Amino acid sequence: MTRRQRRSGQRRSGQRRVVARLAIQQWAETLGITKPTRTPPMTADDLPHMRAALALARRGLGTTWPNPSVGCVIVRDGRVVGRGFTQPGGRPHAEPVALAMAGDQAKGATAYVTLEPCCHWGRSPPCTDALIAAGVARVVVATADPDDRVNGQGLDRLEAAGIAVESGLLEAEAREILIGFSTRVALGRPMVTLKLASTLDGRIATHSGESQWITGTPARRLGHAMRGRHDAVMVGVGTVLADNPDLTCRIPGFRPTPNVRVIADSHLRTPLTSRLMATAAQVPTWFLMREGTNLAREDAFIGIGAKLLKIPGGSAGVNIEAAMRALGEAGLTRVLVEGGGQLAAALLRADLVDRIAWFHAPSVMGGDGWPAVQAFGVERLQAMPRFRRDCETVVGDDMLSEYTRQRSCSPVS
Ligand code: AOF
Ligand code: ZN
Repeated sequence: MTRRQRRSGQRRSGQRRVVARLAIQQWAETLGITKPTRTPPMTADDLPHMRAALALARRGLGTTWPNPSVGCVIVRDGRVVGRGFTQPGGRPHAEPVALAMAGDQAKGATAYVTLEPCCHWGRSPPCTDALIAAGVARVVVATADPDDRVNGQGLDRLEAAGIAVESGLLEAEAREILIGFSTRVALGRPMVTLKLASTLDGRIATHSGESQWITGTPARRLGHAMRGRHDAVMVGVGTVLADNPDLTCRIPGFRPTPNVRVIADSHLRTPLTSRLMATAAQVPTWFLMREGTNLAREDAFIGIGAKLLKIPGGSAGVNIEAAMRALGEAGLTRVLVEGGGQLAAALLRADLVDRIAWFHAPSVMGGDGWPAVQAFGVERLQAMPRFRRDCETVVGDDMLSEYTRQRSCSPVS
């Protein structure tokens, strides 16, 4: 039995109870039964506060890497006295932000936190100690922290200090917010969302190279919002040469810091005159280049402000597994890949795509257009990566379909 299993076993059998009745209520709500009949009044009051904490956590998505985005709400006598979420760069954590707002009112209050409070001395002091020092009486947590330095010990510490602790409220929602962080902890690489925008027959450019624009303005705006909730936007050098993109989130006020831009460019073919290079001093711009090539252009790239990550070579370009591991080592937890077709194929071949967000425009181009995903050698149907459809959304004239990879063993189960 692993330490983690032992801990979760202790948690189940100990005083701390997973809020099972609330799980039933969530299930009932999913089925459209909006007024569950057997909900104890005290725990029903907890739901809106945890929902508010989850909404706060979502606000930090894309900006807190390498740390997870966490939300915290502090409530005393039914009144919200403190609110906080993890700040850009990952610090301060959510709890000290909320505690600072609550001040003396935290005494005797309940803290709702989307992630188990940390109990280690990292680059900031333990949040457990801050909650204890503030005199918080009760802590309700949505999900445990998969970081080995915490993982159950944060809850133990709070309980040992006499605080009432409950865990498991709205856990599925919290895990969804945590998915980038937990993928990096479990697999050493970021969670990868592949975003594609194509015709109905999956084409992204005509054979003469025309590609702007296939989807409409609302879909492109939604694409910017997706950039806003990811740590980094990644493309292959072919897309840079074809489109000269900015790869930034251009919705005013959507995020406080720019997303990282990652370009898979094994031989540094990105033009020094491109938009990416023009803004590389202000917006983090990272190149995945093949190690051992020793190009004269390296100095120019570094001088402009780009970061070069040297990756072992692959069959074409860089080894994609090593590349994604390098991004994980650099701290990224959520990467949005926007193509082109070769990068999409390399990631799918290596089974590195966790989510797909596919915009389809109501148009047909035919087989001489460029495919959204290049060939990746599938011979048997069994070898295709399969995805579960999560939702479909009408976006202007276009349709967005979102999918999650079906794996026999999930990185975060
Ligand atoms: C919390 N609240 O808002 C976040 C937490 O390097 P440090 O000291 O900043 O610690 C990073 C770890 O803290 C990170 O790996 C994760 O386990 C936890 N993140 N914890 O109590 C927060 N962001
Ligand atoms: Zn903390």
